Amino acid sequence: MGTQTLRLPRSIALWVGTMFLFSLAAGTGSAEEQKKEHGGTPTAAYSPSLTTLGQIKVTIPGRKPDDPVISPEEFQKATQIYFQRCAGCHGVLRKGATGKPLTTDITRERGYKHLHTFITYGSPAGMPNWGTSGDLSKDDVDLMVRYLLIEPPQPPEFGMADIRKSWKVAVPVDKRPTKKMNTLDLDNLFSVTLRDAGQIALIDGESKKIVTVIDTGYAVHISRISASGRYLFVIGRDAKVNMIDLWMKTPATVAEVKIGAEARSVETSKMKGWEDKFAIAGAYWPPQYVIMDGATLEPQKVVSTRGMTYDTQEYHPEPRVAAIVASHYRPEFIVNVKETGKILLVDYSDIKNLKVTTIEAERFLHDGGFDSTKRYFLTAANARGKVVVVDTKKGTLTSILETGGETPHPGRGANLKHPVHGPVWATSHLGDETVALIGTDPKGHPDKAWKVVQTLEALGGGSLFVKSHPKSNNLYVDAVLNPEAEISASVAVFKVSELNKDEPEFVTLPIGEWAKISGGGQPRVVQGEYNTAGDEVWFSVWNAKDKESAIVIVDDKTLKLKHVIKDKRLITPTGKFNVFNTRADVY
Ligand code: DHE
Repeated sequence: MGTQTLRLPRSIALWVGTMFLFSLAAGTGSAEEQKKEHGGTPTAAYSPSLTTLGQIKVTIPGRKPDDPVISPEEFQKATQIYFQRCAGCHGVLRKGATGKPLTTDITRERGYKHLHTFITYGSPAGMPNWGTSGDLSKDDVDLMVRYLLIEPPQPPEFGMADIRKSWKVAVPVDKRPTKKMNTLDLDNLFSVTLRDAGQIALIDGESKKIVTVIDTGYAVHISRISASGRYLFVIGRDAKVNMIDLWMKTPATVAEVKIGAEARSVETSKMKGWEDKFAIAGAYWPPQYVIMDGATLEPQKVVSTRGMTYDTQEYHPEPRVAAIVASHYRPEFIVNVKETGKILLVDYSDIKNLKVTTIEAERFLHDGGFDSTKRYFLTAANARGKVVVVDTKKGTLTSILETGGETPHPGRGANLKHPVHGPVWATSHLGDETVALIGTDPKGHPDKAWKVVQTLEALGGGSLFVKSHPKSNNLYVDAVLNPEAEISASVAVFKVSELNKDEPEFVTLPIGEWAKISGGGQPRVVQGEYNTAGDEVWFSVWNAKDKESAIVIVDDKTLKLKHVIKDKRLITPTGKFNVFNTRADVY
C-alpha cells in the first residue's frame, strides 16, 4: 500500500475538468497538433448519453431542396449515433445544453468542412475528438456532418396512455406473501447493478453469495428501497421500473412500468405515515416525472418539466430529470431538473391537487444526498462547479456555493465528523483530484456552515463517488474515469481523525489488483458501499461485458482485503445498494 503515489499532475487534472463545453468557436491548428491536443477525457466519457432513444424509428423531417443526400437508413443510423454520443451535451432537439446549439441555422452557416474538422478533431473547450480517437470512422464523420445539416427528428412523446400500456402487475397485492417467506437478512442485502446485462444481482451481505439475478430494464442504472425495506425499485436507462418484492421466497418482480423512453432516477415515499405509499421516477426523455402507486406501480400522475430556465427565464424544451430523493420531514419528493436549474419539491399528500414548490437553484443539477441529519439536501450543479443546499424541513433554498474543484460529482456524498470543523459532507470531482468538505452544522458550527472548510487531494481526476459511514473513521474516494489504468483501479482512503493535519495523507488501496481478474481487460473500480454494520466496504471491479468482473470487499478497520466475489453472472457490476443504508439514507 503506497501513500499518494498515483497522483495525476494537476495540469492534466484541470484539463480534464474543462472538457464539458463544446465550442464551435474554438481555434484550429494543424491536424497533428489537434490530434495531440484533443485526446479523450473522463468528463467526455461521462457525458450523459441517450442510450435507448436512438432505437426508436424516426423519419427524415420535412426535406428541403438543398438538404444533403441521406438515405432513410443512414438517417436512422445517424440519429442513433447522435443520441448516444452528442445529445447529452447538445440536446435531443439540438438546442444546446452544456454544449452549443446545433440547429440548422448555425450548422448551415458553419458549413460542411468546419463541422467535419470539429467532429474529427474535437476542441480544447470540450468536444471529444470522435474521428481521431477512432470512435467514429471516416464514413461516420461524413454521415454525422450531413445529418447535422438537416433538421433534427423529434422523438415521440411518452404520455399517460403509453405509460399505462406498459404497466404490468405480475403478482397482484392480494397474491403476495403476508409475511417474509425467506430467511434472508433483508437489511444486509445488496442490490447490485449488472449494467450491460440489464439485470440486478441480489447478494447476501453475510455469506456474500448471489441470492438471485433478476431481469430489469436496459443498461440498468440505480436501485432504491421502499421505506419499510420490503420493496426494491430498479430503473433502467430505457425508463423501465421494476418493483421487486423482497418478502417472496425468492425475491422477484411483482410489477413493472415504463415511464418514458430514457431515464436515470427512481425513489419512494419516506415520510412518516406515507411509507411505501408512492414511487416516483424521472425521465431524460420525454422530460417528465411520473408518480406511481407504491404497491403496484400503477401510474397516477405524469408531469412535464419543460419550462423556463431559472436565470434567464427562457423556454427550455428538454430539461432532464436527474437525482430524486424523498424528504424525511415533509411528504415531498425532491426532484432535480437539470437544464432549467430548478429543484422541485413535489408534495405527494394530495396528488389530485398537486402542489410543487420550485426552488431557483443552478443549471446542470445532477446527483446529491442528505447531510447526516437528513434535513439538508446537498446536490451538485456539476457543470457549474457548485453545490446547492436545500432545507427539506422548511422547503427553501439554504445556499449555493462553489466547491473550488472542477465538476463536483458526489453520488450521494459522504458525511463525516471532522475533528476541527464538526459535521461535514464531502464531494469529489470528475475534473481534478480534489475532495471538498462542506460544513453542514448551522447550529453547532455556524461560521462553517455551507462553506468549503477543507480541500483534500486524492488520487486524481475522474472520481465519481465518495463513501463513509457513521461508524467508520474512513473516507473512500474512487477515481473511476481516470485515464491511468492503475489509478482508475485504485481507491484513496483518508482517516477522518487525521483531517486536522495541514495536508492529510491518504492510503491507496489497489482494489483492481486484489480482484486478480483473469482474462484481461481494463477494469475500473467504482462506488464503495457499506454493509449494514458499517464495518466493511464493497467496491465493484467493473470490466467489459465479455470479461471477468468482481466485487472486492474491504475490512473497514484494517483496510485489508476481506473477500472477493466472483461469479459468471456478475457481468459489468457498477452501483451497489445496501437495503438498510439506502432506505435510511446512511452515507
Ligand atoms: Fe449515473 C446515479 C445520471 C453515467 C453509475 N446517475 C446517477 C444519478 C443520475 C445519473 C441522474 C442520480 C440518481 C438519483 O439519485 O436519483 N449517470 C447519469 C448520466 O447521465 C451519466 C453521466 C451518463 C449516462 O448516459 O447514463 C451516468 N452512472 C454513469 C456511469 O457510467 C456509471 C459510473 C456506471 C453505470 O452503471 O452506468 C454510473 N450513477 C451511477 C451510480 C449511481 C448513479 C452507481 C448511484 C450512486 C449512489 O450512491 O446513489
